[in-house]
Amino acid sequence: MYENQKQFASIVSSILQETTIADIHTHLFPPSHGEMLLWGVDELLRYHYLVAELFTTADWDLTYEKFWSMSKSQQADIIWEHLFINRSPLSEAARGVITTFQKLGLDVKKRDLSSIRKWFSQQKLDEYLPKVFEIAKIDYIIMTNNPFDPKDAKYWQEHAAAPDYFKSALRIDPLFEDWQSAADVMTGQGYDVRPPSKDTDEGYQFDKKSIDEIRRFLIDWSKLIKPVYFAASFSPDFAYGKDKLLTEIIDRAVIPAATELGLPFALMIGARRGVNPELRDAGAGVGTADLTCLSELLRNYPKVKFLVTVLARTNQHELTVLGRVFRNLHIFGCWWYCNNPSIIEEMTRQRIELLGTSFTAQHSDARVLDQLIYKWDHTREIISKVLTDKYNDLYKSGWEVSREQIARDARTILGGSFEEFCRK
Ligand code: HDL
Ligand code: ZN
Repeated sequence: MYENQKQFASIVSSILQETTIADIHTHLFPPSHGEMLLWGVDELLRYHYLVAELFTTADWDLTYEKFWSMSKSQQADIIWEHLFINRSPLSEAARGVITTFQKLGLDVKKRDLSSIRKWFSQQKLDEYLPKVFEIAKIDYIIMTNNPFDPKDAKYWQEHAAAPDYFKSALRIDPLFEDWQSAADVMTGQGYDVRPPSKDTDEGYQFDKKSIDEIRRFLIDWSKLIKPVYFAASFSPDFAYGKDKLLTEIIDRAVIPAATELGLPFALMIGARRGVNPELRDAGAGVGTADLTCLSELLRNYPKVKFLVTVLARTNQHELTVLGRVFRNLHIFGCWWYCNNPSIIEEMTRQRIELLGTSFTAQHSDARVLDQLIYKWDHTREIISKVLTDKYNDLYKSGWEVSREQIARDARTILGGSFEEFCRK
């Protein structure tokens, strides 16, 4: 198999193409969530990554207000014109739209948005959704379900059913980033939660009843949506052990609930929200976090499972080393601003060299259903390139792998290692 390098590379690539994937972090919703499930050409084009890119080139007379007041198709038109017609769609998010059209069998050479729109208008979601999962070869996705979001909460309270290949995750950012709004939602749902009081010079403290009620809220929501894990994102200023309020919520509510339910806690660290608030979701920045706070959390709870991804490239090596040092830590994905070929390749090489296959190489973070197609096509290409090199390095030391072992290793870093970690 190794004699001919080109042939070996194409064997590994075809195995990756056939490897099915567990996509462990997305922002997709089941069809029962109605308009919350985004799909189709206009949603693809108005992805917040492309909105940010639009404003890097648009004339200043295109104000944010003007853009946000446009219809979805007007927004899509202006993004198509600026980023696909006036310039080559070279960015990862722009190229992704083209890859998706191509994999769907559309003629991208014509660059004819109206005929592409016509094709999408003829798709029926109940046939299109399984088609996208088949093209992208996805076993299942894990959603981001926010009980503090009235729309998301309402769908779960009314339906609570999703196809089994839409698994849930309980997303609890508001507990940490906007305590007052979180408390209002919890009290609105019948939990007797009072805002923390500043009764010590060390900072805020919850009364015991409120902390117990926060824990009950997490348990009750978990019984309803049956999450695979709890999740929260944190700014680069994440300061477990120093930030008293954050530490107390984690120590006295999240960890006890995760322990009672046997669920992992996923931390996504490094997003600085609202750096440019005019851009809404697209306006977040990135910052390097102090991962010694993460080490303290991992040390404090050796029997709790933690899933972690970080946003800053500058944090990746340190996180990968922590993945070696703490058996209760599973690192995953090339998150958001790291989800670009140059950084995915660097991160995947670093992770394989330090962790073998004990990590999850990628998650799509898809917000639009059809993005699954390009996000996984692009990732498979990079992973097959890295694995080919690593198998060749092994071969130089006399160790040959079979096609079955390549397929096993590929699925391991594309969901298998995660599933094994969650079973511990
Ligand atoms: O916090 C998160 O889960 C992030 O992934 C944000 O949703 C971000 O806006 C995003 O879509 N990144 O890809
Ligand atoms: Zn996300």
